[in-house]
Amino acid sequence: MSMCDVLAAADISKAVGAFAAPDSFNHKKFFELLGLKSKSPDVMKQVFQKLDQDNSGFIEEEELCLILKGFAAEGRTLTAKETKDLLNAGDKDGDGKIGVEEFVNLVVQS
Ligand SMILES: [Ca+2]
Ligand SMILES: [Ca+2]
Repeated sequence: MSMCDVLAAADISKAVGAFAAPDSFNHKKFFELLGLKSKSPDVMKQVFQKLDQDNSGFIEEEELCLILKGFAAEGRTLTAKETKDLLNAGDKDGDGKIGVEEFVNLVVQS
């Protein structure tokens, strides 16, 4: 599956383009611009599976920093600070990675 199957291509390029500058990433705004917030949990889970590139069932830090690239090839890699902030925002059980329920909560609550 591609992100364009579940999200509008125009929304993806708008959302990825909005955070082109280093250290400008804001996950609340990102999920809103993507149009992901208004989607069903099933769609959020599909997006999660796409971001979980090694299919481990978790988005680890090294996958988290590639979140923009996961949506669009031209997206940049997140900085170490952005990756940490995003991990801290989503990692409720403190295991250092984002599980599917944590991801859905992150999107819904943002
Ligand atoms: Ca993974
Ligand atoms: Ca976790």
